[in-house]
Amino acid sequence: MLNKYYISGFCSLLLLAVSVLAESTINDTHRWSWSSGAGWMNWRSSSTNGVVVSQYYLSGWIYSSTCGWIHTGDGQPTNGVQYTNASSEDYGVNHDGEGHLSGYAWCESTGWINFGWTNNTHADAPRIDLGTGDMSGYAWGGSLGWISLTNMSAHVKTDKLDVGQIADNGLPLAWQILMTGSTNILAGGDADYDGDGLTDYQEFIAGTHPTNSASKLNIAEIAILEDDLIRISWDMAGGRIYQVQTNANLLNTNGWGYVFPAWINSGTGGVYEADLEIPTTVTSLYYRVRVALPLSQPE
Ligand SMILES: [Ca+2]
Ligand SMILES: [Ca+2]
Repeated sequence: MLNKYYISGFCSLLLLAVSVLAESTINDTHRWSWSSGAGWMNWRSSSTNGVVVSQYYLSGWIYSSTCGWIHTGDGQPTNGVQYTNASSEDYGVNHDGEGHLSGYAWCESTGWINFGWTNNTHADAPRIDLGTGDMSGYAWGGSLGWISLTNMSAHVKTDKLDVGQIADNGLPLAWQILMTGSTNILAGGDADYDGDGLTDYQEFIAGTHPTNSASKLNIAEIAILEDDLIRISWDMAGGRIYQVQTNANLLNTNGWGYVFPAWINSGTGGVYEADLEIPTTVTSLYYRVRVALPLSQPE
């Protein structure tokens, strides 16, 4: 018989190292796409030249011995968030933060490679599984034909998501421009602009809005469905991963265990309902929900 439930939103703090010349995020082994015109295309020809997958865009180079260097972008979109692809000064492959790719790469010998699909949720549209980092789908390269990010013998995988450029206040540039329109509103550090208990940086991790106090990691419902079944539901932000943990004794800070063996990929977001069996071997149990950036699963 359970006599106590404790629910909290737990925001995982991660310090992410960022440099101007970011190291390629592409996996050493899984770095190959294919097209009939370009042959094998290497997304990580070296750690410094290879592709960097960031939260809102790609940067760096793909190499094909058939057609040469392919540029996915310079990592500095003019508007700070994504490439407009409206000029030769501001082009590249964009990422919507939820796994969908779009925009253009440039091949020096054959021209533009289009990652954009009218319907980016189409099964063949180019995307990243933010639970595993595996890419799939197709881009179109004109004379290169369809470029497959996965096939029978190889695929492209990113080991992590880079957060991209960091502003002077220590917060990711693209995220705060998306949220507030500038880099002058949020203070960063331990500041909590909207006073909801999460710092501005924690709101970045949680994917919540830093100027709206109603937007925060929040348990929406906890209910006993049956004697041995409990439901915990919460609002998920798009492009985040979540985990439910339990602990029989709050004084034991090492006692948190996973309810789910793997992290939950939120995709485009929405309410998640976790129906969990209540163990019969404990007299009390505490629950918490943890959130993190994709591909940065803390222990
Ligand atoms: Ca806040
Ligand atoms: Ca908020």
